[in-house]
Amino acid sequence: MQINKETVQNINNDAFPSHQRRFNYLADEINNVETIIQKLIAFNIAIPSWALGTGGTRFGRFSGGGEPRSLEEKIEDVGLIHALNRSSNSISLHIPWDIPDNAPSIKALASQLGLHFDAVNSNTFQDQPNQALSYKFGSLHHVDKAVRQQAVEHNIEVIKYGEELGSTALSVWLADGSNFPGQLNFRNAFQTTLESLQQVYAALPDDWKIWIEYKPYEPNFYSTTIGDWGQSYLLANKLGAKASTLVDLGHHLPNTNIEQIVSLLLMEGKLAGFHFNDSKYGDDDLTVGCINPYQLYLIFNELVEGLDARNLNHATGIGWMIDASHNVKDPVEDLLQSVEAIKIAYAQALLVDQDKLKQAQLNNDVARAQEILQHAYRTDVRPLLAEARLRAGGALQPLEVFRSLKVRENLIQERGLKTVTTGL
Ligand code: RM4
Ligand code: MN
Ligand code: MN
Repeated sequence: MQINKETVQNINNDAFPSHQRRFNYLADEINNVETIIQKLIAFNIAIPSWALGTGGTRFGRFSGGGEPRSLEEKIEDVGLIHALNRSSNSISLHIPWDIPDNAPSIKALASQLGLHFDAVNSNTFQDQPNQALSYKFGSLHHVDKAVRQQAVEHNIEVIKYGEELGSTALSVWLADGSNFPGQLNFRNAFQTTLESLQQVYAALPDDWKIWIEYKPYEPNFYSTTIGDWGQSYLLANKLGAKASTLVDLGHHLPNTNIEQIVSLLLMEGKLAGFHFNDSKYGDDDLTVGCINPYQLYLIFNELVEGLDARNLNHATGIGWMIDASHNVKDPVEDLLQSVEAIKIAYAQALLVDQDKLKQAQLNNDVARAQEILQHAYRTDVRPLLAEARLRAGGALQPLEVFRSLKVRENLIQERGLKTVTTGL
């Protein structure tokens, strides 16, 4: 199924009068409304190929119906999301869950839907059928050189797939770690990881980047070899200019000040980008902004300030991706909500009066600084997002249009009720 512009426009017409009222009211209150809208139009977030189906937990998986059965159908789903929100113009692939067997035709399908390929992700956290050696005790850090070599070769293969599709970044997340004290020598594990990554790094094409993700625990519960941003940053520094640290919002221990991490990585030119999601306890992979939208906003405040300080383009300066998993919601609806939440936080951060905030900081005027931040956060910026979508040819109310066009019902008809997609 595809959604065409005319259909969206017709539905927009009904919602337009009330949108216009709310937009005009807000536009009156803001000085640089046009600049903000242009920035919102330019701002896109990549959709992960592994989030288009229903995710499972270790207790079970409840398929949703009409799930994409192939890479082509996953791309179609991203096309649907993008047609509605005009803010999701790329897809991030996970290999081998989504091997592009015929790259030219996959690329053509994507570009016909206005999409391109974001970072490619390698997977050395699972064994694949017919795989010679097991990753049970790790991959790039494995004590056996042959296993490390197999994992290095996999990463190089992922780069090759990415090159064929026009990607320019490899993101690496390792499950490598230990479950019990004494299982590993930490220094050796770090050192072998570095050596393996150096081989992958050497295979990067000139214009490519390698993004190194960290995570404190799961699936290993005593140590993770790239467990926090310090370890990732250390590796990225040793590797060189093409390497940087990827922040997945779910990969921190509770109450970590993520915005501070982000601010410093950005200052050092080592912030690769984001895997957005939200969480209550751990790597819950919940819809962005559903638990702690204020934290997301504080992160965006650091991003806007930090990107401006380095003169980087907000839309392209770093990588913007979602990494989520849905147990009970329609994946497409969930992703629409996530993109909306990200752009709300971004728009609010754009409203912050940075000059006044700096002044308050210099004066140690703590109450004023808090007022400035919270004033922007408490502004309902949704009419700005809707206006940006409208101008870009998207829907004023993406989720409502998804429902009124009965998109899921159509997908179920096309694909069947009991379809299963690749992923976790
Ligand atoms: C991990 C990590 C990776 C993602 C896998 C599926 O926890 O977030 O980015 O590729 O899950
Ligand atoms: Mn991630
Ligand atoms: Mn994760």
